[in-house]
Amino acid sequence: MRQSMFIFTLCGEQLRRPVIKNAMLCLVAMLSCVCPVSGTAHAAEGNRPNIIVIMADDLGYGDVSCYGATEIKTPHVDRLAEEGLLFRDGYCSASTCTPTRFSFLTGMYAFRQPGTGIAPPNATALIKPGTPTLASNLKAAGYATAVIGKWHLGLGEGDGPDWNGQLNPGPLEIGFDTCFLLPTTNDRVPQVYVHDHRVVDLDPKDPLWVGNKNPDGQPTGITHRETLRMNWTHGHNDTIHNGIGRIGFYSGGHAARWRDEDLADKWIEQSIAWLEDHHKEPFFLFFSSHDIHVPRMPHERFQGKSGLGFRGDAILEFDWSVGQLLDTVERLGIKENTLIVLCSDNGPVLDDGYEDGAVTQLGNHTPSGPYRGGKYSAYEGGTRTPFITCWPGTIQPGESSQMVNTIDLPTSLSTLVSQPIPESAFPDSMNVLDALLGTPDGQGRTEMVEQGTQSIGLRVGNWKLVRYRNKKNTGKTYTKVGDGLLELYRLDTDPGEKTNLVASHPEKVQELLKRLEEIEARPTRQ
Ligand SMILES: [Ca+2]
Repeated sequence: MRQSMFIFTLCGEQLRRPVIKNAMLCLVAMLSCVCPVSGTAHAAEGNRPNIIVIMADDLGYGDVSCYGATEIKTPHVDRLAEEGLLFRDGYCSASTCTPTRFSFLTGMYAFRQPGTGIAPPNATALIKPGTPTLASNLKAAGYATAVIGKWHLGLGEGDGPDWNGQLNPGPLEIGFDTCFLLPTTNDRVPQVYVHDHRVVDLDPKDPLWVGNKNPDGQPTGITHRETLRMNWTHGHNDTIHNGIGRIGFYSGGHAARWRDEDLADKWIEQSIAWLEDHHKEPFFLFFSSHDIHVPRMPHERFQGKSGLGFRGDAILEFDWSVGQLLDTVERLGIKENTLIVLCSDNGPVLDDGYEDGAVTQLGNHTPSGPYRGGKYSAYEGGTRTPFITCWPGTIQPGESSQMVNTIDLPTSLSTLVSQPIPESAFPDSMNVLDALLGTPDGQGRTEMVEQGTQSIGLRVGNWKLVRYRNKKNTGKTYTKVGDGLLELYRLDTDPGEKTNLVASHPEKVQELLKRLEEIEARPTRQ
C-alpha cells in the first residue's frame, strides 16, 4: 500500500509515462536544467502540475446546470465540466463545513477528533501545528501554497484567537505559505479579513473584541429586528453588521469590517494577484469560496439575476468566481499544466437562518438533485455534491461513476507529485488518483463514511446504512430526519433513499453496522 504512493500512475496511452519514483525526481530535474525542451523535461513538469482546489460552500448536487439544474445556468462550472471529468459519485466527507474542511486537509475522518463540529467564532486552531496536511505535503514537494477565502478551522490557541495580535497558529503553521481569510463563516462574527497572522486594516485604537455576550448594550437582531435588511428565522440575532444579524457578538475593529457584497470580489482579487506572482513555479491554491453560505448577500451585480432569490444569485456569484479563475489560468498560459478540482463542503440548505428567498423563490429548482436530504444530513444529499477534475491534455473529458471523496485528496495529490506521505498521516485518505485522472482502469473507493450532525452513513458499494444518534434534528432546516435509529437503502435501485430495508435485510444491517464500528475504531487506510 505504501509503495504505491511513490508511483506516478498512467493517464491515457498517448500520455503514458514511465513509472517515476520520488528519488529519481532530482535526476530528472537536473536533466531538465540541461535540456529544458526535452521529453524528459516535459515528463517532469507533468508530474508537478499546479493544483487549484475550488471548494464551494453549501453547494448541492443539483445546484449547477452541468449536474442537471434547469432553473439556473452556471456556464463557468459547466465549462470546467466540459473540459474535465464530472463525477456522479463525488462526495465530501461530512455534511457541514468544519468537518469536511478538517478532513480535506488532514485526510482523517473528523469524528476521530473531538471539537471538529461546526466551529464557533472564538474556536482555536483545530489542526495543531506540525500535523501533516495536504498543504504541508505539497509544500514539502516544493509547491508554493496558499488558502484564500473561508477558513472555519479555528485560529490561535489557549483562551481563543488574539484578534488584536498574532493570530497563530493557523494555516501558516500547517503548510500554507500565505493566507487571506474569512476566519469563521460569514454568519459568524467577526466580519473581518485575516491576512497571514493579522486582521486586515485593524486600527489599534479601536480594538476588536469577540465573545458570546453583548459587551456594551449594542443593538442586536432581537432588540432591533425591525432595522434588519435581511430578517432571521432562527439564531443569527446577536451583533448586527451590514444590516444583518450574526451568530455571536463583537465590538471594535470598525475600520476592518467588510461588506458581504464584496467578499467574492476580494477572494478573486487576492487569488489573481497570488497566481500572477506564483504561476512560474508549482503551486497549490485552496480557493475556499464563502458562496453560497448564509447570509447570502452577493454583490449588487448578481442580486435578482437568478430569479431564485439570493441563494440562486449567490450560485451565480460562485460561478462567476470559477470563471475568473479559469480565465486567469488561461491568461497566464498554465492551463495544460494545472489540475483544477471543484468540490463543495456539504450539500444544500434552503432556510439556514435567514429569510432570503431561498424557500419562497425556489420554484422548480432541486438543490440536492435526485438525492434525499442536504446539509447536516447523512443522506446522499448531504455529501454527494458537485465534483469535477480538469487538467486539459491529461484528463480526458467525460463522466465518471467512480466513488471519490474530498478526504482522498491529501493521499491522491501527494501521490500525483510523488511526495512521500509521513508515517501515520492521512489515515482515512485513500489513493484514488487514477480515478481522479480518469484513467481507464482507475478505481475509486469501495466504501465511505458520510458524516452528518445527528447521524452517520456508511456506503459500501450500492448499500447504504444510516445510523442516528438518539437526539433528533430540530427540523428547522432543509434536512429531513428519518424515523428509526437505523436505516438501510439500495442506492442503485433507490437513489433517493426512500425505502428503508432494515426490516427485510437484517443481516446486511448487521454487516454494515459492524463495518462502521470497525472504521470508527481504527483508520481505514492501513
Ligand atoms: Ca458549508
